[in-house]
Amino acid sequence: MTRLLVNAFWLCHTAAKAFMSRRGETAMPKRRSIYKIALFALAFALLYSCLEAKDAPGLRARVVDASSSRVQIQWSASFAPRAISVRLSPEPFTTTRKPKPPQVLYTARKAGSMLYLDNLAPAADVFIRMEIAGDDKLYVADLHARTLGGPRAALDNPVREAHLYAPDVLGVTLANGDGKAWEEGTWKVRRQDAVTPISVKRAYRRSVPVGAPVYEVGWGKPYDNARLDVDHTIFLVLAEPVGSLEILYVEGPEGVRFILPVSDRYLETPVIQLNQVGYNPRAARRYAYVYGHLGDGGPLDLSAFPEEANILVESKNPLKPRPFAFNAIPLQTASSFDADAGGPVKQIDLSIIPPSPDLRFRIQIPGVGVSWPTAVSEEAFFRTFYVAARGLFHNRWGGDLASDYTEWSRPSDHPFVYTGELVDFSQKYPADTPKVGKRPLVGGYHDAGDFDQRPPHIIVAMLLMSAFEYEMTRFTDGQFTIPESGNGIPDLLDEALWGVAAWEQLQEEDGGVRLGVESSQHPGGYQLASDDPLSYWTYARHQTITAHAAALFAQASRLVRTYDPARADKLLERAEKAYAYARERQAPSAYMLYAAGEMLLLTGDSSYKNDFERAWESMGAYGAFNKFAANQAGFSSFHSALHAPQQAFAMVDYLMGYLASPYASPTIKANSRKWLIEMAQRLTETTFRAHAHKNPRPDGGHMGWGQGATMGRYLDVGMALLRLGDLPAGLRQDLFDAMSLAVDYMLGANPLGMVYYTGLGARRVQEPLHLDSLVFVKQGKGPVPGIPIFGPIDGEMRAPWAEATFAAFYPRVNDLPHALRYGDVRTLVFCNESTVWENYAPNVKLLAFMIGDGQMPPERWLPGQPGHKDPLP
Ligand SMILES: [Ca+2]
Repeated sequence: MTRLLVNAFWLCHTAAKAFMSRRGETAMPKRRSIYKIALFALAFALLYSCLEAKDAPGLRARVVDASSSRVQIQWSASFAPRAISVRLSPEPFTTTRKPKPPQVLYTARKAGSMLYLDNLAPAADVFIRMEIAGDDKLYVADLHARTLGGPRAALDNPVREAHLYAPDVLGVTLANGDGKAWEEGTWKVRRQDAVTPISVKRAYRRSVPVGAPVYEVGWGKPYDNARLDVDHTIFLVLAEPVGSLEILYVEGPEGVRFILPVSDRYLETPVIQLNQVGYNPRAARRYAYVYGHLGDGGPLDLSAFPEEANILVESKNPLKPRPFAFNAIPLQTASSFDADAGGPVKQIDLSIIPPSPDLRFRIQIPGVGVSWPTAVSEEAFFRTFYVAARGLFHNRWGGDLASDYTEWSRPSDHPFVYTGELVDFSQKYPADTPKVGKRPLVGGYHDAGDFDQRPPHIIVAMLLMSAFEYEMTRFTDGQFTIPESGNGIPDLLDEALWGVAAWEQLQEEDGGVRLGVESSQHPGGYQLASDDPLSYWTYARHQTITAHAAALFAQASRLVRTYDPARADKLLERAEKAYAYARERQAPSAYMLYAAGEMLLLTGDSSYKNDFERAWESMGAYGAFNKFAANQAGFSSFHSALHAPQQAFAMVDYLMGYLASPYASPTIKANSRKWLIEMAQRLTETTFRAHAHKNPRPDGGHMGWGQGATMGRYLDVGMALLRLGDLPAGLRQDLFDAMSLAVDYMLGANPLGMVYYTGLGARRVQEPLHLDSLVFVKQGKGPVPGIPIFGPIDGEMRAPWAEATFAAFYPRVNDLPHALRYGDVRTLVFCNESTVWENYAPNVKLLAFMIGDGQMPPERWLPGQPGHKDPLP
């Protein structure tokens, strides 16, 4: 309670400051004081909303169960009850809202001490008032229930959820069945008196596959990629608006029938897209977006939409009304036609919300509904970083996922590998490859849904160390709840060292480092990594990866020295040997930049300066910028460099060691800074203006393989500049805002309204193509949290295993707007897999650049605690 009081006053204070500064000195004094009064009223409203509900003495009633259509109430009375009446309302009975919300008498089914309320809509807040006469008095109990619903909820009937998409558009989502029949059948909607009809002018439909549940756990066990769960959303365009408060009686084909309490302060609407976990409070640019797509009805017309939105505060006690935090925020036009969304998009400026620890907000559009909950706080933002960083931990090769660290627990996997000499790492090994040179391997990460380790994985530790170097005080020991928590080393550095460890074990006596490990095939079934029966062999050593490894060893040696000098010494020795091996075999100049730069920074030896500058000049007039992967290097860059060194791209992190060295050439430093600033300015321009749902993906750029959902990769030059420091304040804040908007986009502020991660947010990925996860899904735990996925694609792709899934879309994928071409199904490899180096690590780096100083996970997030599995902060 005290904490809440502090929060409330903090909220008022900072909001008042924000408000005053926005209006400058010309603000009317009278208006200021009105605003202050409003803010203090908010503080009291918050307190009020937290008071505990009390039973009326003599009557005790509790909601003991809620399914998708039924609420079960257990009650007892200390008197002889006579008449019992039950009323339903879409809002708390204690609301002071005018006009008052409707209340309908409901004939509950009685059985002993139980009352059953049937035929309710799924995913709905229902407020219930029980009144029982007895002892010459009327006893009253108020109750709140939330029916089950939404993605993957267990359903009593085909209805999964119902929401307003506009004042006059009701969307009803039905699980499975015949989409066309749902769309073409008869739908009836009646108002609270159960008589007055609202006529349905027409119906539209969007059908989306939402799961391929038929697979057994175990090697070689059967699965069926053609048996799918499909959600059909039928959009009923009504002859008149429903209104802000209503109780609807809805009937549809196949006996569908439900009662939907409608309150625009409770019923959620997917037309508001926002960060579903938590906005970064230090970002000056924060938005929610308004956009909808009605399938074969095309984009939602926003021309007659309400012009203003409000912000509500979630009540800790659901029986108390949700107070308003801010009113009348205009819906601005973000785009009258956005190419990704295929329609008009509006935006709502949320920058007025001050940092508000412990509070959850919802955006409200009058007559339509509320958004999923959000927050604006350091802790909520840190939750995303914590879960995403632990996504790497969950994907460690040889990782011990003991129950002390995760409730997605399993034994450690793949303790050893064999030695092979294949060079082309796009190939797998023949099954009869001799099992020779058995060696331990504990380190590195599983590639994706499967387990091999590929050369580009080497950038994982680089990206983590780059973030660690930005501002080391942000990162603490114990921050990730991993086996190394408590060892005195910041956990981010521990995670990087786990990545480095694989390459240490893949280094041979001559200094050469092997390209990774691979098996003879993809895993043949759905099983935990610890049950994978396949054998794995190392690839051959090669100068490309050896140059990278030299750099990693040098960087890690420098960073770990304060904590563990012995390991630092060992890493230095490895770095020197790897460096000599790579240099002698003329590793690509792009990679030698990284190796020579880190060696120079570590040792100060001028031979490394000469090597760096020779490599720089050999790349052309602009040095590394002649062959520069501003958005991080791709697979083909690593692959073609095996035989054509000039095909290797440089990443910005390759340059950072050199640029930090006091011996760096002033010209190279000045030019690098100049070119990076130019690129960063384009990056912020793109982020702020290229798309209605703001994000850094280049205008018109591809979306495949994570390019439409993994945002970390686009911000590399911005993060490099932040590391270089000494930036104009405006550019520094712009870069931070671009990073924050990118995170918002990944966390639900995108046209699909989807969080492109497992384990985070209200609408999140549930069926990633990730083998551990697919086992845990069968165990009812849901997927491993912290897995980013590839996201939307450019169009349908040919693959036998995905054919049925593509066929289940209506409209077909290629007829949908670009940003909606996505399905949360394991068979859509192109949407729902991801790799540790293209998706996980770039995002962890991005988030690491944005967290506050020295944050630690609160107790409730730890394994065994209630918040551990909660997708909300
Ligand atoms: Ca640690």
